[in-house]
Amino acid sequence: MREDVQVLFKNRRPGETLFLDGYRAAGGYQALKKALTRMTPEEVVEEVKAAGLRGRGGSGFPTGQKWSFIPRGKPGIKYLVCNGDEMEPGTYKDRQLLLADPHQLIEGLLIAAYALQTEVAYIFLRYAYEDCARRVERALAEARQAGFLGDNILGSGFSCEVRLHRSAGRYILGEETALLNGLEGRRPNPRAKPPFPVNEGLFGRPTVINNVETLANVPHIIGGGAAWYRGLALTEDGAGTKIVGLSGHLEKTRCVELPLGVPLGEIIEHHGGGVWRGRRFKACLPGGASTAFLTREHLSVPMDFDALTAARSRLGTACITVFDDRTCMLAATLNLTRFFARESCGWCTPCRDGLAMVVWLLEKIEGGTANQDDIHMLQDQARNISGQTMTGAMSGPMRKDYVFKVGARAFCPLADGAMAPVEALLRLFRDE
Ligand code: L3W
Repeated sequence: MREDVQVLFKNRRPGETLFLDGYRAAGGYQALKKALTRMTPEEVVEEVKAAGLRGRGGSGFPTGQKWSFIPRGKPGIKYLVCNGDEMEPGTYKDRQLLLADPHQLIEGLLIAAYALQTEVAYIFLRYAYEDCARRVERALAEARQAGFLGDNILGSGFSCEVRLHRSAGRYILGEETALLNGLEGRRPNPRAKPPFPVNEGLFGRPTVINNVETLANVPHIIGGGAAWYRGLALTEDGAGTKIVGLSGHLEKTRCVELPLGVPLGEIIEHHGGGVWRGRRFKACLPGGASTAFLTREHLSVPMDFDALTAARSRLGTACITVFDDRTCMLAATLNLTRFFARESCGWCTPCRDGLAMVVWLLEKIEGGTANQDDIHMLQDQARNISGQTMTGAMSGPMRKDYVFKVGARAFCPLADGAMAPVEALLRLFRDE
């Protein structure tokens, strides 16, 4: 059992939220003080780079590298946005972080704002997270009152305002450019990339967008140092811990913090208590509904970015959904695809019409009226929507392999993500 390494969850107590007094007593805001008084903004960026922190929202992009893309020394406003629009089915990790320890996110956000020299930051929160919104509002008020937020923070000359914005309640808003449109009060269609938000983001200004868990790691990196942080992971290339969510057909469904790199099977067995009702493991989604299914042969794969990509899936949000041996994988995939089809913003044809077509084909197979042509059509739709997966090398110290799509027709990752379980269904469960 590896539950001894508690970093992000170190202040987590069942049913409780830690507010300012408790957070400070546990060493909170010391990292912000260190960054503001003993480090330059560039040194903070370099420390996060050296720590090897990768985005925890789904794509795993190196955080320090993203921060270093922000144009420096140019006049004009820049923004920092925290993506708290956690709507990926099966994913509830950011909610746990916010319920337990809202100041941890605020401290991370302020250190990031200092590193980027942004004076306005937004927390974009999922509509349904009313309970988190109340805690974040209270924590922001406490931080402002104590001089950690607002003008001239801790007498450093650096000022930053943080605003909470609640989403209108659609999955597409988790896509970073749709989120920016939503924040600007526009219809949340995704935007074309490039330009990337770091160059042209909110109101056309340079904007960094990071997930809640990503930012919550930052105070610990600044406090403990890059070398300590890297050493937390079990894999050689990994860094830090990961909040892992467990749901589905397990004895224990819960959220735990583990070093990056614990084998999938160990997490399911020890932390999830094994498959429920004495049944056998059939499959799982390792990191949310937009990741490909894994089967028994993958139980020894470490829960880390590169290992799961090599297994033709993704770490994603690391919130695992387990399916027992009585599950019909076709029905499970249909359920997921209906969600994605409903949540399509309708902007591009492959997503708007393609996902509806995939649902129709899966329903036909489920209803027993399909023939071989329908299977071929399903395969064809999946390829058309998501393109062909290629693995290539990307320069830079952190990311050796990069999975990219060739010929993808959909405008944003929603439809592409929706096809991950469908492609895995066709590859792994064709007999069903
Ligand atoms: C500058 C370049 N910036 C990439 C930035 C980019 C983004 C990040 C990752 O979503 C999965 C998807 C969904 N210059 C850059 C650059 N960036 N190249 O790096 O980019 P990318 O393209 O790898 O990923 P993506 O398209 O943003 C990939 C899932 O993430 N997703 C995430 C939702 C997250 C939340 C949340 O955090 N609460 O909801 C949304 O679509 O599964 O497969 O920042 O700008 N050359």
